[in-house]
Amino acid sequence: MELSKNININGYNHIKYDSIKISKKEMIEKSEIFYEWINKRRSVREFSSEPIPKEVIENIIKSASTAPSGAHHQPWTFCAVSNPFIKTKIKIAAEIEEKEGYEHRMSERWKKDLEHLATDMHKPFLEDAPWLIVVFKKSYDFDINGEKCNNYYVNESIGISCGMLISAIHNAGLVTLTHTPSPMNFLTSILNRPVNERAFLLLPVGYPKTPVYVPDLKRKTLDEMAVFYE
Ligand code: IYR
Repeated sequence: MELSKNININGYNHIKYDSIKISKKEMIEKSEIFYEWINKRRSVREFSSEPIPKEVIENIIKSASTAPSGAHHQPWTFCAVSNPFIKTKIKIAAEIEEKEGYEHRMSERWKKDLEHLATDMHKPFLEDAPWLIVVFKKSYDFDINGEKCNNYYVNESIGISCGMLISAIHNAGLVTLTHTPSPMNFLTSILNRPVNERAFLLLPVGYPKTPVYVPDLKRKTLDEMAVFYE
């Protein structure tokens, strides 16, 4: 008798998952190669305006949406903006918040901590980059009857998804920056998002300007950031 590929748990269908099994040697090689590749990623603040095909952005967003999420509710909406008028609106509004931030909201200590990154209130990349991806988190949702329903571990879920988004951008040979103008309410109104969505992260996506310079940052060593209990 042939065994069924699917099983039923609590009345829900479960499908057989075939993970990819590789040798220990290949595992070590692949993990090293992945680390070397991801260690090349840098946040970039100056973008070329060279266009990027929409299909690439679609694939990047689809990759991000494979992230695990609380109760698999997928509490996110990705808004991809290439429309120059909307980008300009976003830049103007973001710079108003940033000006307020740099002049009044941020402490002297905070600004000192940012000096090595050479940031300021001007955000030309919001117009220069061919695409802006704005990630919205859905603190709650509506069911088909319009009733409110809960989402769970929303910050964790969306944080993981953004990490995967950034990796997908790097994988496509593109660069990004995790930009968080604060507060980000202006994005809800400019992009006309519903009440259950709050902007979480704004990522310009494109090629870097050439040449482009990034701060000479050092990453923590394994000893500085990991503890093994064997
Ligand atoms: N949002 C501001 C300030 C800023 C804050 C942190 I923390 C950074 O790592 C970088 C910038 C800005 O974008 O300039």
